[in-house]
Amino acid sequence: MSVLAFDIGAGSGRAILADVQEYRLHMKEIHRFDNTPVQIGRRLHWDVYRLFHEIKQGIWKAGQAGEYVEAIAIDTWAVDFGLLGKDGELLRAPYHYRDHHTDGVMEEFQKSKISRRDIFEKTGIQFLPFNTIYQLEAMSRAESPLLNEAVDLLLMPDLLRYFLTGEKKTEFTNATTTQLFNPTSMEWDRDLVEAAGISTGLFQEVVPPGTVIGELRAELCEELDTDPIPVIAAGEHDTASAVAGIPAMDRNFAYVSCGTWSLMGTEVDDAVINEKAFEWNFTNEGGVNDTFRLLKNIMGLWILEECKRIWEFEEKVDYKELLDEAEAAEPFTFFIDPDDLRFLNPSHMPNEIKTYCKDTNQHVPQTRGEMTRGVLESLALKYRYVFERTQYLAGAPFYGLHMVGGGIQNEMLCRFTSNALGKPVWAGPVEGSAIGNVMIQLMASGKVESLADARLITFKSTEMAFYFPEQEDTWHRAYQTFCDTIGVNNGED
Ligand code: LFR
Repeated sequence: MSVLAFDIGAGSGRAILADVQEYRLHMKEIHRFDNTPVQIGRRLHWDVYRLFHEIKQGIWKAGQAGEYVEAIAIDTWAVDFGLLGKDGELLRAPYHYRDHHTDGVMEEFQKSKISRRDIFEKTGIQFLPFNTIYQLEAMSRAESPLLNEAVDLLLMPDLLRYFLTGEKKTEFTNATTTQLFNPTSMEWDRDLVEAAGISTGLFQEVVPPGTVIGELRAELCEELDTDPIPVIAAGEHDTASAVAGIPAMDRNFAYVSCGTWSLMGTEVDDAVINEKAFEWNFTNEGGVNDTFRLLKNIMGLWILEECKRIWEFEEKVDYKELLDEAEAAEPFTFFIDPDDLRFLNPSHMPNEIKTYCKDTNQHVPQTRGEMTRGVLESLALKYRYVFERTQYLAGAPFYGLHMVGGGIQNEMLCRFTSNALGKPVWAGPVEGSAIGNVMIQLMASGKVESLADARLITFKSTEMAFYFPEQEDTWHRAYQTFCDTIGVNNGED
């Protein structure tokens, strides 16, 4: 008996069959697929139809593997959504959160409708220009005809789960990322929803992770030649699942989940909504088993992925080559703030980096190796900035940092992180979100007793890599220059 976890990120997705026996997690990847967004005219869309096709492929392959699948759950990135018409059909493929239709909208919304502070007090959520609330505001401003026709709004994993079961529900961890949900009243916030020009009627009942939502629809069972399988809401926000999948043995721990994004923070029992969290733009996203994820988005490996994509117009290059070139390059020749919004979705990332360097009177990197090295150094230094503030907000020091997710295969990033922090780094597992997804399913069936147990099992089943700080003085000096260059305070403000 296994559970089937679909973990879909902004670049690719995977289907994993898993089970736990005697405190050991057994996982088998049975399907992997690309998730390539589609530009049509000026708008960037998710190919949700294709994603659903891939999910069906995964279920079919699980059947072919001769496994009895006891449950299925999906996790994906956050904030994006689909709208259904009154016939229950999806009205249009969802927009990608990096689409430019939200440019400038967040600032205008805060100026003309509800202040930044009020929004934060209601939701505890960080200000990102693509939060669902600003996507809806952008559509309202553009007088999108979809808003007149829509009767239901489903977030990305809700939508895929709806295609599987026909049931409409929104899962809690992902609901919080919309910046429309109030974690204190545990309700959609009427003021915020109405300010964005839509009706609360579009939103679904919010259910906790681990809820059994329904079963595969009859037509699907027939199509895929399978029995009706229960579909569970995982921590449907991939980062919520990733945090559940961290092999921390201590209640107080710091993590960074490294994929396209780097999500750094800690787990807390109650949302931290105070002056400093507001000033530093931290977020309190819903976690599994009554926790919150106090964290901050850092632009992450996206910057490098985009550089690589552009370089590959000229010649194919793999990560190993890039990292070898970076290793040979001179250290600390320039610094960037990875979270400068110009890096969110520029048309040409290497040129954007060069422009940033010119604008800040720095040396302008010329080679791939130099650029790769500088980006990774700046990421690690930004980790230090966020780590120190997480520590301040959590009110206790962390002994080291857990790194999980695909990005930890980049050993240079892990090494630089330990150096920048002056703390040990424990890297693993790579499949953080998928493991969390599996654990939530197994907790729902009672096979795994608690989140602490889930983490113990993950710990026992993961081969971790350890990194210890080196060249601390050099990195410390680099941190001072980094802070000066990007214009932030290097202390705890
Ligand atoms: C990571 C992630 C982040 C979210 C971003 C956009 O995959 O889910 O947590 O801020 O994608 O949805």
